[in-house]
Amino acid sequence: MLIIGITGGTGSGKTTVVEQIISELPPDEVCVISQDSYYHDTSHLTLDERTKINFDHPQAIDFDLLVSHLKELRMGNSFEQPVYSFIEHNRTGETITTYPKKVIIVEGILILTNPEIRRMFDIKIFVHADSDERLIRRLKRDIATRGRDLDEVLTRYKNTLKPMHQQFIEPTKEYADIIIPTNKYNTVAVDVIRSIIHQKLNYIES
Ligand code: UZR
Ligand code: MG
Repeated sequence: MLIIGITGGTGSGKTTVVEQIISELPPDEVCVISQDSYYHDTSHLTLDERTKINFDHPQAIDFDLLVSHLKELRMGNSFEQPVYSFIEHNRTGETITTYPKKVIIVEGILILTNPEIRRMFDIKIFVHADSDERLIRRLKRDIATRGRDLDEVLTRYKNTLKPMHQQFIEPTKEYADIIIPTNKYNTVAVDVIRSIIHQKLNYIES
């Protein structure tokens, strides 16, 4: 089993990189776990209170649950991955049964901030894009798919996303084995990662 951590700031292109990496792997050999599924359960708060949560701080993440789930996978067990709603800012109460696979990809902005999780990764990848590129992508996505408006996104970016990025996310670049620049379409970096995966998997099999 190969556990790969993929991080980078909001809008850096993590999801695209993940899709490119898995597109040439057999679907039954890979599973993707998103940090978003591991925001703390906030059912005890009102929607208004939840909107004020700092989702870009490591404390917002239930790392204990993520660690325990990764341990289950390593033991060959399945687990129930919570489903998260960005509209409600909370877990939906539903879960997705996630099974152990040869390649496990964990993606999220804060996953390299936690030492225990860092130690569980065989490969650590940081996806880099300039902050203006990330803001543009974040604006488009939040307005199109997460029900936000221009003002809300910009205010949150300035007051929370940017300072949290500088304080917590950018410093984790230091832990990365590979940094992928995504300011333009990057196929070489993804090819390199794919061949590392193949190499390691063949090695595990033999
Ligand atoms: P990516 N996030 C939300 O917008 N709402 C939530 O309920 C939970 C998280 C955002 C979070 C972070 N910040 O910047 C982003 N806020 O999801 C991480 N606000 O996701 O890496 O895909 O951008
Ligand atoms: Mg994402």
